[in-house]
Amino acid sequence: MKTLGFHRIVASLAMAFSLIFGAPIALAQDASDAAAAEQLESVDPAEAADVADPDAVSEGSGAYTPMAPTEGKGMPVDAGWDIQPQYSEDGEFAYGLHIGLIWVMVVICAFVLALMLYTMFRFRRKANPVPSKTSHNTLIEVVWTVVPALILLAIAIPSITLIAKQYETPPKDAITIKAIGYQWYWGYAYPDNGDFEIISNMLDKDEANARGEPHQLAVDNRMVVPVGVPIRLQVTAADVIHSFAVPSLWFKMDAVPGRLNERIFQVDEPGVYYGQCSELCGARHGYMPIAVEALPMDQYNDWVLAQGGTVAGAEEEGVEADPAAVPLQEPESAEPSAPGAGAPPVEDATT
Ligand SMILES: [Cu+2]
Repeated sequence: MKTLGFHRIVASLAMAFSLIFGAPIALAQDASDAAAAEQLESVDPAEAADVADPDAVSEGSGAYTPMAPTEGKGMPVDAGWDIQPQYSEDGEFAYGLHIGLIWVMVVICAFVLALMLYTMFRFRRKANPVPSKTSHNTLIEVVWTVVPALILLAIAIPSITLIAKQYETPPKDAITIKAIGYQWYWGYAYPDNGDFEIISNMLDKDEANARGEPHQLAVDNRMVVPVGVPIRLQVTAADVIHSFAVPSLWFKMDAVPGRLNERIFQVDEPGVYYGQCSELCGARHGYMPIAVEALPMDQYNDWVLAQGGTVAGAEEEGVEADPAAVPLQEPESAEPSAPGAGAPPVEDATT
């Protein structure tokens, strides 16, 4: 009994010691973390956005003006704690599964808690001076093995369905769009629309505010997609591994150099949907956001033509793309000396 008391004293002293000396250490660490974050912030998120020369971007036919985002749609919200509202079929299905699973967990936890409380009360020492020696009950053992197995089986059905839906092969006539990760920005190529490529850099704080868009999510040139039709989205990278992720569209896929990852991508309704690179890819990993703008097919076609691209069937209708509208940007790394960076963009001597 005496040694137990001694142990308790030692344990309490150790706890007090760690509380007293642990707190200042933790505070100091917080401060240094904050300093580091500030330093990183001051590196130049704006510079990243300035890399692509805005003058080099195609003027277009004027048929396209970037859509204003809807507050809370396709973007994170302050103090949000749930998955972002979903705007794709897969996303809605997955969200339903997520909520369903939470209820399964609630029911199981409540049932187990109730059983435990009942057992604790019913078989407490006072009411049972002579404890029961029962050790086996075949029926109960079969039930508590079979029922959880059935629950798991029931969960597996929608779960495997979700995986299958996510990797459904896009239909043959699906429009192909390619997202390419660069250090540290995104490129969007449109092989079915004349194979032009859009270079997408983050806007700095002032520009984002001026456009009424969320800072560190807004970009100069968005990835524009048609709404309501299946898209074959191919994801790859030019230098290191990135990850193309848009939470509200239930899409996340690694962008691996030398590989073409592909998944069906479909947006239910027009809007602007934001995402971020989700694979640590270097110093400005946090400054290469994704902005997807979904437009009705005719407006998408107008946008394609404005970028100097081609639209299927356009020749018959006599619609011709403006060859002068081809973007002049070179999809090279934003940082000349960065590992994996290509040759710096060459200035056109004729201009
Ligand atoms: Cu990245």
